[in-house]
Amino acid sequence: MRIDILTLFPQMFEAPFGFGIFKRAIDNGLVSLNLHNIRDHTHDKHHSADDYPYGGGAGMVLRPGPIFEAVEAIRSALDGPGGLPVILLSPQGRPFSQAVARDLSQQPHLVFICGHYEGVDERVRQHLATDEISIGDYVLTGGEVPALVVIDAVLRLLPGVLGSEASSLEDSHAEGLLEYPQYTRPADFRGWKVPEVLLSGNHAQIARWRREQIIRRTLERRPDLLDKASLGLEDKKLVERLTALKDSGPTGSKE
Ligand code: JFH
Repeated sequence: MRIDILTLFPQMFEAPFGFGIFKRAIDNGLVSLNLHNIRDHTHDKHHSADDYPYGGGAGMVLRPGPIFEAVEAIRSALDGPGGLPVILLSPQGRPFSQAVARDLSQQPHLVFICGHYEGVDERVRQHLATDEISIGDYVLTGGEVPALVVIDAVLRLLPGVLGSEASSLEDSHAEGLLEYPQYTRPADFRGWKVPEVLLSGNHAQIARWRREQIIRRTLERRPDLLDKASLGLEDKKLVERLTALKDSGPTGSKE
């Protein structure tokens, strides 16, 4: 996969891509990363990438010209057909999710536009970006960290990027639900013991315990996820049992 990133701060990507799994993916030729400084596409004496907002207001807005030129320089160097995904990171984008990561991981080439200050000129959104993504409902200082989040989630889905030990494939059954608790040695840490079932060697029982943990934890913390998930008959019975328990607790048992 080829990734191009447009930013005023290319240094923000040097550490994340300079070691570990990302570096190995680049060194092995699975990913090619191209950083572009938006400022390199300015033509005025002061190399200004931003300007005051029309209509007034605080802060600065990234000018459209340098961003259009940076994307056009990438496009014109391609020999293939059009359809290049150009992703703008912003708080107004469509919500990022594992499903979006999976879709993006099917593309051979992705371009990310990282704004800064108060954002980018609206014409970038309307006439240059083909996609706009938000990583969540909070305001960051720019699109660099969101781009890293999206790229991280996408790259780990590419074949060969994770070591042979790890798998990016979620058990299709557990997809979209929270995880079961995990333990490693020691079996007794400061008196806190690993659940007996995990030491039993009874794999069927372990699988049942983990499934129950997944359902319990998701029901407790993220009931919204249960509505969307595909649950088996046993799962549904457990949800009903746990829901009934909660609704008829010690204080809720007046009738
Ligand atoms: C980004 C920033 C918006 C709100 C005008 C009136 C209100 C500051 C570029 C993505 C997610 C981001 C994100 C992505 C790109 C940029 C900072 C944005 C406002 C604007 C102030 C600049 C933030 N998921 N969170 N944050 N900013 N203002």
